[in-house]
Amino acid sequence: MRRPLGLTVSRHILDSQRLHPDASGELSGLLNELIVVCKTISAEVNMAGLAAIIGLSGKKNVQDEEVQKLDEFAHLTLVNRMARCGYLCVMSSEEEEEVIEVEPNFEGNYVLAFDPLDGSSNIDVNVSIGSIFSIHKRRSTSGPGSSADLLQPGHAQVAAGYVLYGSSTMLVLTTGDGVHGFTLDPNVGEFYLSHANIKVPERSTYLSINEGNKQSWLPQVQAFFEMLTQQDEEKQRPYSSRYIGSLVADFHRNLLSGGLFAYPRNTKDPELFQGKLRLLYEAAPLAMIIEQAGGRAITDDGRNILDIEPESLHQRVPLIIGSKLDVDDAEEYFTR
Ligand code: AHM
Ligand code: MG
Repeated sequence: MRRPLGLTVSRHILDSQRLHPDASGELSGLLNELIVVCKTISAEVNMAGLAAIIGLSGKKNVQDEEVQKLDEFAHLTLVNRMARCGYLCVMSSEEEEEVIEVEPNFEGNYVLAFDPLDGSSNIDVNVSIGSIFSIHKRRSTSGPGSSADLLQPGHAQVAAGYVLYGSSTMLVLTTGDGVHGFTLDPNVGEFYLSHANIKVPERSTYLSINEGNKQSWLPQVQAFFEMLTQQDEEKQRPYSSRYIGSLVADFHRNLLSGGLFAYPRNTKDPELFQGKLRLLYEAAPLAMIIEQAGGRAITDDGRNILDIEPESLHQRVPLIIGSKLDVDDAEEYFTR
């Protein structure tokens, strides 16, 4: 007998919509459009090595076609499709300084912020990368949206997710009723539910941090991470180090296996004084996912990431995120 096919992500989204009888179906439509884009990016990422287009923006590939850098490709694919999807009123991308308007007469009720391809320094070396997205309802009532629609705190997100382009392509999504993971079957072109209701282990023994920067962290941050590397058998310390340098990959590993990811502020580098990662399309969506999975996300001075009122589109934020009890311990050190 043939095995029954798994639950597709589209089916899952429709089923979730049924739980909200008042839903207009717009969010479902928006997510489905976004998923099509991510499948397109996934196909391109998988071809990167073969087509010899890695990092060769402005050059020609083996078919003598003009090629784009993958991050540029991901950005344009997202913008071009989502600007006409009819569900958005404005967008923001890591790759674009200003807000991105949607096509006139295609305005909808949602706003989208995204990092089209995070971890781009890892593209050339065939290490996992990912796309991250955050969705809010618009604040304005009609017409084209503006930055005011995008500058909303993380706790007001209606959906958040990422797609990891790894050994397989995986979509991790929350619409506020838990976190679910879907793996792409590239032969069928469908994401199937593979990880239902993901919960992050409450306590971990793994640490993901760029230790090369440790002399530049705040003293209390240095003290906390120093403590995690000290011998303490009862507490299962020292923690083991796991750092890829690709946020989606590091986060995903910790989400499934437990772990603490941190990118604290760098007190000696003015550009990184507020941390490196961006609030709107990196920290806030991952914070929504981790909270839905039972974990936590804070800054290196103990603020909840989801409570921060954004002031600008590309605002950076120090990010400490992962297993709940590890973040609780970090908070205790940071707020002493
Ligand atoms: P990017 O948006 O330019 O790709 O930078 C973000 C990346 C994250 O994926 C990763 O967590 C971090 O930068 C790594 O930074 P570092 O190399 O300083 O450790
Ligand atoms: Mg990024």
